[in-house]
Amino acid sequence: MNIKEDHLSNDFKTFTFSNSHGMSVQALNQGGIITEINVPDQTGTIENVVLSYQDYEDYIEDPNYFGAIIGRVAGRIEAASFQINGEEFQLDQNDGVNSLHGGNRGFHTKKWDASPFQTEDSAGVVFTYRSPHLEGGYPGNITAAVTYTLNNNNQLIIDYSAVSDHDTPITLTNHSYFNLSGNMQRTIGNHEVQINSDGFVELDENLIPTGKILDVGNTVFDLRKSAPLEPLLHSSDKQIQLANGGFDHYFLLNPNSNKHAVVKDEESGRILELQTNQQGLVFYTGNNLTDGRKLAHSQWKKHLGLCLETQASPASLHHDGFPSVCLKAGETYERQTIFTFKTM
Ligand code: FUC
Repeated sequence: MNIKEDHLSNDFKTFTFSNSHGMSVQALNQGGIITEINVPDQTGTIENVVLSYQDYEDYIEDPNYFGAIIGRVAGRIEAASFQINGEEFQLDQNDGVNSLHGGNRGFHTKKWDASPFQTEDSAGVVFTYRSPHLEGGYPGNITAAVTYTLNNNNQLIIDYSAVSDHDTPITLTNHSYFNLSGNMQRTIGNHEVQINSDGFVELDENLIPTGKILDVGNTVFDLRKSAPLEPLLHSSDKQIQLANGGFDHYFLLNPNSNKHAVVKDEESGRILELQTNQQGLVFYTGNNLTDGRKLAHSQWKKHLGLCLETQASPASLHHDGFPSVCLKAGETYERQTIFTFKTM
């Protein structure tokens, strides 16, 4: 295992940790952004499997949220407001009248304190950030920590923790866009995806949950068996169409499973397996990727990457029956997501 710390301009630091199979992960203290995940394909060629910019500056204020820690609440909060214990809180309206990914100055824009670590069979970095009461409109002083750990089983483990001194909504995730082709040679169209989920959250035309959980049965959302993405992304299904041609939906994960999602790219032979103790994930297929910044390796294309945003559901703030985002004062929020990279 190895870890390297580099200081860039603007107080930026990168942490690059690698294992004995040549897999490496690079993260920035700004936004805790994962800028690269380099993994071998079936012939042993090591290439990057997440969307990256050519210049570090482009990760700042990034409308695509490449690789970033998202908080306090990942996803969309209807009308940018909620009530907790009878008290109403107003958030930034940064997505029409709604609030997206923590508002204007969400966790992805913050400079996180970083402590790199290394053991015999793991290396990584702990990012911590203290968010004051009413930052972005959210109640409670929060101390959040996000730990990236790479081990010798080609696993990237993300541990999230947070404590608050006020009952408050929180659900943290990571916004990496995966593309297993290696250095983004192809879109995700020929990736195959499996998600162990029986139900997904119906959206309205503003991508706000309607309050209904739909059965995946007999729909393009049935990913219980691995399916190639291309035909699904072009399906005439109303939910796919309103998300601008693709998935941008919360899937409830079946709890009794050790692999909650699997992504495969036949051509490179790379496989990504996801395991989590979060109750669901947003499967987003890069339908709205905003161009303008220079990508590393590649040119802009719709569907160039896919996100597996493990999280609770912000719909729980307005509807019953959804995985709750509420954290009680003094309790510890703890979640984990493991990304395992393999080859066929
Ligand atoms: C995802 C999506 C959104 C948005 C954003 C950049 O999380 O849910 O629709 O486009 O990323």
